[in-house]
Amino acid sequence: MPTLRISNSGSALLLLAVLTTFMACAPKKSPPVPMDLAQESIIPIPVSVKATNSSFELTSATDIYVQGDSKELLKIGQYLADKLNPSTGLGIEVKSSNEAPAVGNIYLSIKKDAKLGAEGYNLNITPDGVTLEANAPAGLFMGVQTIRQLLPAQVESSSKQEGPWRMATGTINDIPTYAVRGAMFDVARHFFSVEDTKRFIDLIAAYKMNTMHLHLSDDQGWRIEIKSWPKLAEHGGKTQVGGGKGGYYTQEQYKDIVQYALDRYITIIPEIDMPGHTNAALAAYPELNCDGKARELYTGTEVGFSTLCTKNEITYKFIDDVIRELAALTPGPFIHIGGDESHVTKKEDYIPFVNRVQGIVLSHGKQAIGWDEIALGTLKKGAFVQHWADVDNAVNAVKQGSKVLMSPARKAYMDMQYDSTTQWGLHWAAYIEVDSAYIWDPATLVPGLAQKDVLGIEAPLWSETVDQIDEVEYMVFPRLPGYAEIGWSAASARNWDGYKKRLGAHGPRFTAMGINYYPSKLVEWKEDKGKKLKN
Ligand code: TNX
Repeated sequence: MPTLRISNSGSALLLLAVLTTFMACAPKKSPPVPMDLAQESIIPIPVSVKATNSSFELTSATDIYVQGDSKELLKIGQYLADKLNPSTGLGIEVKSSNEAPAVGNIYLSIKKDAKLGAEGYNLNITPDGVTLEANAPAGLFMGVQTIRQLLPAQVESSSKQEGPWRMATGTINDIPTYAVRGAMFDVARHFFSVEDTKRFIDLIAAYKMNTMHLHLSDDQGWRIEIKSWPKLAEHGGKTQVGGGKGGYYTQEQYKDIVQYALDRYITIIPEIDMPGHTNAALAAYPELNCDGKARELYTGTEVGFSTLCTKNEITYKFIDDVIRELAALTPGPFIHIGGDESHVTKKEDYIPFVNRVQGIVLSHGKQAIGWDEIALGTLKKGAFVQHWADVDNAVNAVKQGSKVLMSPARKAYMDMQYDSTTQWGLHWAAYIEVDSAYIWDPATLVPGLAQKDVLGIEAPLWSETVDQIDEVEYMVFPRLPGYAEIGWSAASARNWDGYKKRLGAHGPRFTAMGINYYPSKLVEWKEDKGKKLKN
């Protein structure tokens, strides 16, 4: 027996040695050549994809040409080059040209075609090159996101990776279903830096979202400098949930965020929540309280206990000043006036308040958006209602001729836990696994609403339980690509079985982007997630 054992392990060792030598000498397996465009995992799923069963390869000779010398197009070209160069190391340059470039290049051009609207695009990939056409620059930007997804996942890495960098050939025609596709970031409950906010913008841009709602004030913090009422930020911004140091954006920093978003064809919707959710303002200025006494700063997570004094004129002077300053800093058409959970504001005070505040927003050249409760008032011209809880409010909004932005808490709240084991988040509305987040239709969820009544979809991330950007990422991914698809792709093109396969293929892409995502067991991830995750 002992001899046998020795000889056994001896032969095992020999086998191991042979195998190691063989593996070291064997040529490295190259990745399969992408040939079938129709099999690519594009999220959101495009309107039409036609495969021509060949491939195009980016090489060191590839450059990006943009039509004419439009600064805006050059910027989009540069955005693409900046995504491709760190990982591919190909040194792709951006050049202007009035005609389609020679073989081997990428060409971005505007071709007037009203059918494509502001954000649609046509992408044509042949073995000789890539042409992307759109009716407007935003469409080119959307098409660029598709190009990213057609290249191998490692293209998203910020460090040099091994190629080859090939994409399958064919044509894609694409246009969004809804005008607004967005996410909300609550920087009031916990404050997040400019850098974190830009990261959030980058991640939503990759999935063709075009709107970022910033929840800039709440009981726990006021996060935007208002020059005419400086203590709002200086005092009201001093803390956050749990008692941390809080913070706020200076107007310069806010402008920087707005521009960063604009460069990615994302509109910022700033929110000043009122008349409730205002403790931070009530702590900064005693005159905003009916009893004239400043409130203490608040670091808990209760809702519904605060209200501006709706009867005092100073309150409207305050709102007028805040909205004037915010409107001047915000190129987008919307100012969000909150209006939710004003449990300590009497209904007879609440209604005239929201009516008057809508007028203030209009007087500064903007359209008002508010949480669904504002439909209790009289909706003014151009006002939109954001549905989160009460279907009667949503229906009432439509009856008043308004459109609804869909953020139903039990489906679209990214602060809801995936299941009872999720480390962060809440579950008052529901546990929202990745399938539940995906399987619903904004056009049919609320009885009495039709697609024409829906402005779009927005997925909010409330931040009572998260204070680090990687925690935010964990709650946002992998649900966000699904929300992006619900907003972009037709309901008839969406189904969970198809989507979950495409989502699984985005796992390596999330990893290459450095996203800390929740590896839901409902999805077969195309990578080994065992190694990196924290939760
Ligand atoms: C409800 S949604 C709120 C927020 C909370 C959120 C937590 C809405 C309009 N109000 O104040 O942060 O729930 O999930």
